[in-house]
Amino acid sequence: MNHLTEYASLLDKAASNAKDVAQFDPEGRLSLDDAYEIQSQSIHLRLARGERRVGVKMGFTSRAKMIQMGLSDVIWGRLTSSMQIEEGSVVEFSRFVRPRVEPEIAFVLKHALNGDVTGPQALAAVEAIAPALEIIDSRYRDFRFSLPEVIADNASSSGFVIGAWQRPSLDFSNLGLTLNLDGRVAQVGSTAALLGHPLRSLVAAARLSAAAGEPLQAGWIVMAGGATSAEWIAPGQYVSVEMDQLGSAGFHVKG
Ligand code: 0L1
Ligand code: MG
Repeated sequence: MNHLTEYASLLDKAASNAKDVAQFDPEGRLSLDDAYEIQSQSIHLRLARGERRVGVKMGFTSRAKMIQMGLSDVIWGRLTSSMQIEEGSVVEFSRFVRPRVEPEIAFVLKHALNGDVTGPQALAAVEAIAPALEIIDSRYRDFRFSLPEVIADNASSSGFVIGAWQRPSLDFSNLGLTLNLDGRVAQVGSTAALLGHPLRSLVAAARLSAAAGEPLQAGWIVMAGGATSAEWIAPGQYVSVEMDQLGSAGFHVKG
C-alpha cells in the first residue's frame, strides 16, 4: 500500500465512522494531483461498497475565499448516493464529526458536459435548478487542514439536500437568499457570490471533471458552491435555505 492509498483509507474510515483524524500533511507539501488522487481512491472505496456516483461539488467558489486561501482556481469533490439527504427529512447528528452547512444552488444535467464549454453551452445542458444545502464536515481534528488535505478529504463534503427542481428559464444570476437556523436568519447572500454567476461554477465543474477523466454526465448533480459563509449546525435544529423565486429546502438535525 503506498502512502496515497493509506491516506485514502484513513479518510474513508474517518468519514464512515464520523471519527476525526490527525493531519497527515499539515505543511501542505503534497501536490494537488496527489491530493485529488487520494480523494479519488477514497471515493472508490465508497463505490466498492455499493454507493453510486451522482455528481460533483464545487468549493471555494467565492473570489474572496479563493484569494484568502491563496488559490487561483476553485476546488471540487465527488458526490455519491449516500450523501444525498431527502429534503425535509431528519438527519442524525452522530453521522458527522463537526458539521457546518452552507446555502447553494444545484444543477441537474440533461446532457453530458465535457471539457471547455461556454456559459450558454453549459446552460443548454441544464435540465433543472434548485435551492440546496451542503453539509460540510472536515474529517481533520480541530477543523485544521492544509489545501491538499481538504482536497483529499473530498473538499469536506458530507451531505447535500436539494429542494424542488425548476426549469432553468429564470435568470438565476443574482437571486437573494437566506440561510436559516430554526427559522432565524443566520446568513444573507446572493447566487452572484458564486464567481459572479453560478453558471461559471458549472463551466469550471465541466473543465475540472473532464481534466480528471470523469466528464459530467447526464443526470449528474452539480452543487455550485457556498453562497455565504457556512454555519455550525447542532442537534435539534431545523436548517433551511430560502431563495428568491426558487423556493426553499431544509432538513432537521436529530440529537
Ligand atoms: O467551499 C466548499 O464547499 C469547500 C469547503 C472546504 C473547507 C471547509 O471545510 O470549510
Ligand atoms: Mg459547498
